[in-house]
Amino acid sequence: MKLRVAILAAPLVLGACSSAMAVPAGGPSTAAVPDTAPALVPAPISSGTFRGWSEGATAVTYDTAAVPAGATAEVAVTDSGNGVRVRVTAGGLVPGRAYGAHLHANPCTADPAEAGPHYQHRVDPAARPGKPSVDPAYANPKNEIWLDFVAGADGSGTTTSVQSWRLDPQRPPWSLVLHAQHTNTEHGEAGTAGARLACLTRDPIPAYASSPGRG
Ligand SMILES: [Cu+2]
Repeated sequence: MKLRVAILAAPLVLGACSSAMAVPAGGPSTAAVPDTAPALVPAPISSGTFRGWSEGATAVTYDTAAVPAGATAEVAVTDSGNGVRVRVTAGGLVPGRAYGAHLHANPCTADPAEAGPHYQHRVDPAARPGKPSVDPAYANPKNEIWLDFVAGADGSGTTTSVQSWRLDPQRPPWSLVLHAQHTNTEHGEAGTAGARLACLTRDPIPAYASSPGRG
């Protein structure tokens, strides 16, 4: 914000001081505010084997009855041609159990809540830290990446979400969270899916960097 204010103020200062000072072509604003955000190159977010929390862990189970230690998940992000496609493949879960699942804003920590709210394409202006979006106009499977599934008889599950938009490279989702229930859609509860059972942190930012030839 401070940077933007400074940039906006600069031409005003120049104009006020001297009519002889021409603003160079392509002035300061174009240099400071690139309009060519790097294209989001599809890349696997991550894969991991769930364990109880330890420092640096990227696949954490908070409830070993529902997501046993040794269960696995992989998140693959690819381009559908018109938007993003996210596929989850999981294994070692409780056979026949229903799981809610979404991409969340923050990495996993020892505290399930710290994975933050759901990634949203259009961010709900009413959402606040600790008070996530529950408005179905925003908390819905077309504006968030919902990946609910039921584990098969062998404890495996797979699910895909296809969207007509791409992930924002400035604030890409950081984690997959598995929940205790399928996701609610009613007003005031939309997007909620019960307790957070497990969390998988995606690979670091470089996986999202521009990478010609891999698209
Ligand atoms: Cu979630």
